Amino acid sequence: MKLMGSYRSPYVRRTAVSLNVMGIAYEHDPVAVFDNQDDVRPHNPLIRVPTLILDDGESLVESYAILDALDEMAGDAKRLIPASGAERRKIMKMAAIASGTMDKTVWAAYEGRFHPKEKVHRPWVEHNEEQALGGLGYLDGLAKAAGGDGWFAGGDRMSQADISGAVAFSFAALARPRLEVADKFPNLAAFSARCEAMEAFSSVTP
Ligand SMILES: N[C@@H](CCC(=O)N[C@@H](CS)C(=O)NCC(=O)O)C(=O)O
Repeated sequence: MKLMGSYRSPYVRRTAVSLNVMGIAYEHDPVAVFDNQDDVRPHNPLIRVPTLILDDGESLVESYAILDALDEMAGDAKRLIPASGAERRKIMKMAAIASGTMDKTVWAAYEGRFHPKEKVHRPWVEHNEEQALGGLGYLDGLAKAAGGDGWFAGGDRMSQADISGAVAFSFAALARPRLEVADKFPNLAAFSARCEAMEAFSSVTP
């Protein structure tokens, strides 16, 4: 299978880390989606990444849907979100807040990236930043409860909540340095540093 998109995208990166954690081999195409739209369009009409191309040519889009398909392929012993029940709902919610935090960080960054300086609407940037900070605060609480060597949902192994939470933090630190997220969220910063030191993360840095 081939994963399209740069690791600078938090959605691509959470997919790559998940593939690594599950031990699924893949090829990486670090296509820059804004500069190479024609490369992505045949596989994804939205021209977005991640796009995952399976060996038979079928393409999968949207990171949550890609991750769901990968969980099914990996099977019960390796899946990162349980298949059903209360534990699934719990981890889905945590991962959804992490991916929503990515959304809000991206939206705040896009406002400055794609508008001429005089057309950047500061209140909209600040609105999105405030929502991203809300998500990071929630994740910081999960990291605090997990302690120095635990996981967001409890249990003895990493779930999608941990992967997406750590990636959301690293992306916010990189994309919005003015928010000083490491100072504001020390528990999440420490949790993210612990994850980033693992091969599954350090082999797919932005
Ligand atoms: N909800 C989507 C978000 C994907 C997304 O926004 N990807 C960005 C890169 S970070 C992208 O492809 N942007 C190109 C565009 O929107 O034009 C997912 O989870 O996969």
